Amino acid sequence: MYTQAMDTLEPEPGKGGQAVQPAKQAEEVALQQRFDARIDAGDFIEPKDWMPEHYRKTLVRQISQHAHSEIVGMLPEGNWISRAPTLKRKAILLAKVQDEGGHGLYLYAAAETLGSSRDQLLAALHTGKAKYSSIFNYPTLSWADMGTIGWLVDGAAIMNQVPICRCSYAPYARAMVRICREESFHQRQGYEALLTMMQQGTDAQRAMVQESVNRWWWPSIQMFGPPDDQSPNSAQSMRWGIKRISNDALRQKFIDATVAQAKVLGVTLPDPDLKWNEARQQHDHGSIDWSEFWRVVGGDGPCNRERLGARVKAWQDGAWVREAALAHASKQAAAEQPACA
Ligand code: BYC
Repeated sequence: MYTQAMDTLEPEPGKGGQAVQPAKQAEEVALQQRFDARIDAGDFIEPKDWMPEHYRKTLVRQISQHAHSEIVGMLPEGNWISRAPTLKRKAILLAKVQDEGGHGLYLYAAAETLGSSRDQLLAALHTGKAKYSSIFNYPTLSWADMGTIGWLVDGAAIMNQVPICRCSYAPYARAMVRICREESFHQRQGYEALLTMMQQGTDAQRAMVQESVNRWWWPSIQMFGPPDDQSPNSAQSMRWGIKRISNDALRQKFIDATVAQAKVLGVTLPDPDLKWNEARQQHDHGSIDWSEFWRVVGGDGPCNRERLGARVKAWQDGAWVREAALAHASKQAAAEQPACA
């Protein structure tokens, strides 16, 4: 295994040991140069290709956090499956939550190709070392939240995730192609659910939609991460082609796309400073409360403890399934051993 360390080999006595270290370093430099050239050429990196240790760690961090977001993201919506208003809405919600579990699996599998086991990744989630998206630390208080999550949260997720389909790490890019197809369905079902309530619903239903949009708007635009000038990972991740578009640029694209959709829906977005800027050909928006964002990311949001508690409980309750699967696998392996004479 190659590392980024400056000295990795002990000199070998009597075998021209002095020359080994410079030779090793020269090899490392050549590997690094070849890697950089491949990134510059837009090549994809596969699991067995040489990669700098920092590139590997950055990917494990981002992909595992993304996977955790998917499985934690099942919780706020799962909360409403038994309270869906019609069989059709219940079937749609069930399918959506199941898709999110599947996205988590693709992403854990992509992270595992970088040498971290699923158990390690989940332990980091359960002990609070790994992050997951801030958005899932907010409560789902009304049925309208199911529509708003689809429209705004999945809408923001797609805006952020489509560029990751071109991420330089091929297993992540491949997983994202499949995930984005499903996410776009998620976004549309949410918008359609809200449109139905706004156009065919009662005044109370329309008020429920507006109240829901008021609560989710600011957390949704925080999902894109801190402003570019306060984003410690962005420059390197952009250089490596892990991120293709910056946090602020994606946030702006999302806001510009959403304003028009809000008009069609007939809701207002809760930002009095949101207005079209003719010179920039983009919307200006009010200032984002980054202290709230960091508080939520740091573990002190409205539902952080509940969400993490639910994941830890699911892990503990599933222990017998993992043990049974391992016992079955070892029985199978023993049965396949040739019998001794
Ligand atoms: N929440 O340097 P930065 C979904 C952290 S959608 C929590 O800009 P980076 C779904 C960041 O990790 C959501 N933490 O970081 C939708 C970093 O901390 P560490 C999942 C956040 O990585 C519907 C620090 O802040 N999507 O799955 O360059 C239903 C500084 O940030 C957040 C993804 O994960 C946040 N919102 O950029 C179900 C997409 N934002 O790690 C599920 C993939 C930032 O250094 N991820 N932080 O301790 C990404 O695109 C990037 O990781 C981010 C952050 C844009 C999120």
